[in-house]
Amino acid sequence: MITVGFSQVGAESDWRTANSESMKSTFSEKNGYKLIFDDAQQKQENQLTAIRNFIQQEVDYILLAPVTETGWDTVLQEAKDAGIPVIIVDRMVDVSDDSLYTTWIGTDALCEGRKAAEWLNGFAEAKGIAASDIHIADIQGTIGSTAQIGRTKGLEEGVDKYGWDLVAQQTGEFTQAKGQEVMESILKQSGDDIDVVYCENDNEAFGAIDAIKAAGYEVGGEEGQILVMSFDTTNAGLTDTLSGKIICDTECNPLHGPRVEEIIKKLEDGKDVEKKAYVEEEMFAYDDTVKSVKVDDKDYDVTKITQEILDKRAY
Ligand code: GZL
Ligand code: ZN
Repeated sequence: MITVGFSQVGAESDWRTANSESMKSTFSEKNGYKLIFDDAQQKQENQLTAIRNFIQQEVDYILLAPVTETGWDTVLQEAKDAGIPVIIVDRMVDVSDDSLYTTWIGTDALCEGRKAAEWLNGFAEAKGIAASDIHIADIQGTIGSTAQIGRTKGLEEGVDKYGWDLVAQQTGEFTQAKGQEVMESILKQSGDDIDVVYCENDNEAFGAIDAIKAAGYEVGGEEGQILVMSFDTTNAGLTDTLSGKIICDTECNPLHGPRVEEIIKKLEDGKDVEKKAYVEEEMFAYDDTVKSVKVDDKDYDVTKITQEILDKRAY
C-alpha cells in the first residue's frame, strides 16, 4: 500500500473540484493507495501544516498543489531531509534549489494567456474593431499563483503589442462570489467603457456575467455587447460558451490523477522522470470567427463548441 499525502489549494472553483475528483479516484484503496487529502482553503499556512503532518506520518509521497509560488523552501527542505519525494501538481513553486522537488506536472498558464490575447486580436480584426476601441477589465486569479501570473502576463503582452486599453485589473481569487463583486465595482467606475472582461477562470466569469447583466449590459459577440473571455473550459464554462455568454474559453486541464500516478509508478520502479511535464490544451469559442491562433510560432486550433463536444468531455 503506497501512502500519498496530497495538499490541495481549496474548493474555490469547478476546476479545483474536477482536479480533486481526479486525484481521489486515482489514489483509491482499490488501486493500492492510501490517500491523505488535505484541503487548505486557499491558505498557504494550512498547506505548510499539512506537509509537516505528512512528514510526521512518514507518507511515501507528498503531492503539493501550491496556492502561490513562493514560501516553500523551508518545508520542502524538511521533506527532503525526511527522504520523502515531493511532486508538484498544477501550479509551480519558485524555490532557490529545484532539487527540493522531484518533478512538476501542470499546464502552461503563459501560453494560455497568449492564446487568449491572440484570439481577442483575431476577433477584433475580423469584426473591424479598432484597438483603441478595446477597453479591457482583467479579473485576475489568486495573486502570485502560477495561473494568475501567466494569464495576466499573456494579456499584458497583448495590450502592449496591439495597443488595447487595460481599464481595470483586480483579483477575483478564482471564485464566483469575488468575481461578481469585483465586476460590480469595476462597472460602477467605468461601466460604459468596458468592451472586454478577461476572467482568469470560469467561476470568475460566472460571477462577472451576473454582475454585467444586473447592471443592465448584455454579454456576447454582437455590437455593443461585452465580450467575456475565460479559462478552464469546465463543463459549466463551456455551457456558457455554447450560449455565447462566454465568447471564448481557453482550456486548462485538471485531470492530473492518472498523470501523477504514472510518475509515481516510474519512481517506484527506480526510473528517472522529467523535471517538468506540460499537458496539451485546446481552445473553444462561441463561434468560428477565429479559427486558430499562433503563439511562439505554433498554431493552435480554436474549436467552435457544440452540444455533442460538450457531452463527450471528461470534465
Ligand atoms: C490553473 C489552476 C487554477 C484554475 C482555477 O492551473 O491553478 O486554479 O484556473 C483553479 O479555476 O481554482
Ligand atoms: Zn470601449
